[in-house]
Amino acid sequence: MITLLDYGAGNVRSVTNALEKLGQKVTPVTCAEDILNAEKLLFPGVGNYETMIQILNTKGYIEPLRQYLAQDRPFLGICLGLHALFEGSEEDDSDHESLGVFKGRVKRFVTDLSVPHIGWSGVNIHQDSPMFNGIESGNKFYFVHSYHVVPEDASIILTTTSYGNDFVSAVQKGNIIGTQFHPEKSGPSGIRLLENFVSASPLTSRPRNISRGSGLAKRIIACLDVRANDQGDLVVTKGDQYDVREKGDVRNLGKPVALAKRYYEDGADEITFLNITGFRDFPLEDLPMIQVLKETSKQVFVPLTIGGGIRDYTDSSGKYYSALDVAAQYFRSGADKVSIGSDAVYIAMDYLKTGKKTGTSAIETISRVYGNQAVVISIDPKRVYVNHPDDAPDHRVIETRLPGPGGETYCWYQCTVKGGRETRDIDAATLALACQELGAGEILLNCIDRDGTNSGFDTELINLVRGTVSIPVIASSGAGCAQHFDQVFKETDAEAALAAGIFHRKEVPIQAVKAFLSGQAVEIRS
Ligand code: 1PR
Repeated sequence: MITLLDYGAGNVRSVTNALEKLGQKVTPVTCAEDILNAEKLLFPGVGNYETMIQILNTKGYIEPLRQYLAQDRPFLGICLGLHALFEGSEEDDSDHESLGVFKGRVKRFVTDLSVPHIGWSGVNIHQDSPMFNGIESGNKFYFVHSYHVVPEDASIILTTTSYGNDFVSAVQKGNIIGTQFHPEKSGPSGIRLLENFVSASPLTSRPRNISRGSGLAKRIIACLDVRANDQGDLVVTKGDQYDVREKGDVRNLGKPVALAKRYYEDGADEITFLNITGFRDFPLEDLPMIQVLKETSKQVFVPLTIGGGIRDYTDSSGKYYSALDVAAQYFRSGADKVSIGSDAVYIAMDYLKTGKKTGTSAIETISRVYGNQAVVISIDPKRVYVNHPDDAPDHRVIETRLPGPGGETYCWYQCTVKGGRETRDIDAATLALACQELGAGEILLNCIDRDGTNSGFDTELINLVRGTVSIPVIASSGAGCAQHFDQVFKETDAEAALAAGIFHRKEVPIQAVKAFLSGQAVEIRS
């Protein structure tokens, strides 16, 4: 039996689902005694360290946890659950009391690479540990974090991982283990690691010659645009330049849960659901979407992002819901990240107009509680051609290799809202930077001109935005063949590439994309 420490803001559903898949009974901690009575304690945490440690202090969990750990009883801390074992974190301005089981602190990445570190990276194994039974050293695990632990005692290092420099990605001392990566989101390798934690006893490790894993993989993401069709059924649909109707009907390309499962089994590194009518419907009334997420997270053990309708809302009875309430409901249902589209444009425009952060916007409130890595900004830009940069002095204009209809050799990328239905006077690069300043952790960069065209990604747009921000960028829209993924990774520094149509129409399976990339020396998770 596994006891799960749910402090309220971490995504415990995924861990619970993974453990239940392994046939385990999972009991949540409801009071301090539950910690002391646990047989095996698992502490998953995603998000913000300060929020987490504050809650542990308020609930009176610090002392019982210290007692449990002092007896060397089985413990697995994931991400923030690992951070909590140390003496404090740079992410905590108020320096709350931490567990301090291990000497050392949690520090922010100092690197030229994008921060957060999001994606699949290899681990270098430093100890022979039952935790890695049946796991080969080249296997990759899923990471999502801006901070990492720096232990004073090198003998507790279980694995290191390279991201710019090597950092400690797991520790073990006796039966106490912490991983920076998320086994519950790391596909078959992660499930195996959780199985090892559940079944091995004791978990004791010993030093070994370091076996080296590999670096960060480029992620391949399958995107499912979801909406109700005219009969009221929730379907996966797909547009051509955002027009999802064909002969008047909403295109129906399948059922969301079944398709997500198919893509997981075919090797997708992440699944994104976009509730494309979310701008006019209210997600918390749209319960099928919550149900889709719950069902998917029982069967799919890679990260899930959900977008559409993440904003403040007052329902017909006058009840007010903040964007944070909406996001919290999604996280509780199994989402790892939320993606904000239209609202991000309104928030960024207000911020740029006043020069002030209100602290109350969806981007700020959600990233404060769940961490920057949980907030993705979905940008839906369109090209606007001009003859000269002076024709659009307030926007980031580029010279383009693909001239406009009137032979114009310059363009800028105008942001849209409401699924491309309305434009706003802000360009994609400016929007991305403003959202990063407000706390966003990743950019999902669509391109309406390319969406559904199978003509390849707009690498000019991707280079413009990727060159402006220091958070990861997901290239999206236009993939028509495996070569297009190779092109986007060779010609830009995008960390991930997303596609919809070619996967839905079974034109190119995800495994075929990955096999092609591997042959072109692009690092992928196999
Ligand atoms: O504005 O916060 O409610 O979010 C709405 C979300 O729904 C946004 O992320 C927006 O991008 C998305 N959306 C709205 N309308 C549409 C539509 O298609 N009519 N879909 C839409 C956006 C774009 C991509 C697509 C890629 C790859 N879909 O997600 O999957 O372009 O397609 P391809 O590989 O087939 O070319 P809010």
